[in-house]
Amino acid sequence: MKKLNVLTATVIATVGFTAFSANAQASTLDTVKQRGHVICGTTTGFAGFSAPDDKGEWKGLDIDLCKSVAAAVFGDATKFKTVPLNSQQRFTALQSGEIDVLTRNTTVTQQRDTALGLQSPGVNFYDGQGFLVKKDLGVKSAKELDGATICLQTGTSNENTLADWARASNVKYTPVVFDQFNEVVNAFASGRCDVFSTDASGLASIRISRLSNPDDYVVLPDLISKEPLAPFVRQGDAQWFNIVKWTLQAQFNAEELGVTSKNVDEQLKSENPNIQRLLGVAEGTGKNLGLDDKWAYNIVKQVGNYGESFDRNVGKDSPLQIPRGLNNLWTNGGLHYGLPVR
Ligand SMILES: N[C@@H](CCC(=O)N[C@@H](CS)C(=O)NCC(=O)O)C(=O)O
Repeated sequence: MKKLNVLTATVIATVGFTAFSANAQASTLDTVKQRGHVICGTTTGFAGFSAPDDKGEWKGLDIDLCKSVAAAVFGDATKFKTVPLNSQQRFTALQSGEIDVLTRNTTVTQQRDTALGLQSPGVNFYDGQGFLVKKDLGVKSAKELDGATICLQTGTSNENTLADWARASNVKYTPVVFDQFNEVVNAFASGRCDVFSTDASGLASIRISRLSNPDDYVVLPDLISKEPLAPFVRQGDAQWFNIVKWTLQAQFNAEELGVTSKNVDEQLKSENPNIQRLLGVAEGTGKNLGLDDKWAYNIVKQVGNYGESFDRNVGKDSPLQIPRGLNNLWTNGGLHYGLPVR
């Protein structure tokens, strides 16, 4: 009898606790649906990844991920808003609930993925830290940077990575750091430092979009770290984590299967069961995410597959001209591998 009571008490306590946690923390999906749009944390303006165009519309690879989440949730990729954040502000904005998802060139590290109460649902751009220098310095490799002044932005992983690398490589340098992206760019452009160091994708973007004579500058071939750039969500909401995770997976799967924004309607008639499942023609996968079965169809139709987004924003059809490299599909020698949507 006593044993039974203890058991009953435990069951009641567990059920009670679960109910309490669910109430205490409203689901992000419900909040987003009630509000009518998803709020994504972005950079303050980083061409190719997240930046407003001349009409003030936010564009980029990371914006496409944000739009894809909106397409998956609302069936309408325009139902999103951006909150521009510098490197230091980004994690607090997510922790406090100001944004629903951080879609902004953020490197996954063990610390960020655990101790900050945040979690990354998957990598959307594999990168590495590099160096941008003026050509007339005549520097050909990072090892020649001894004695240089190096511009960096505060609150990035780039500060520590550079310090580690310099120590190990016996390179002495003077860091010049600023909180705001514009300040770092202006300092570099005006010659206050010899070198700008951040993710190579960032350097390609700065060179093309922020310097008046891009041809006077070169990104050195050396990469000194791994920078897997990824979206982040808060820990403790598995459904929302899964929505962002599978949004990204839908983009990869669509590319693997040859489904594009142009041919997606024809592909609805495909006999391939993987395409049928992805597009919600057969055996819908939406309910597992709390979404409509057309969630992935809407992503591809309105935003495109990963390759389309890459080419348009940062790749061959963009001013940045970043090669696919590690960001190709695994079938083409890259690292992106769509997990089965089934
Ligand atoms: N991937 C690195 C660096 C990301 C980062 O914040 N880079 C700076 C470039 S120096 C940036 O994007 N700044 C844009 C902004 O603050 O709006 C990280 O996660 O710490």
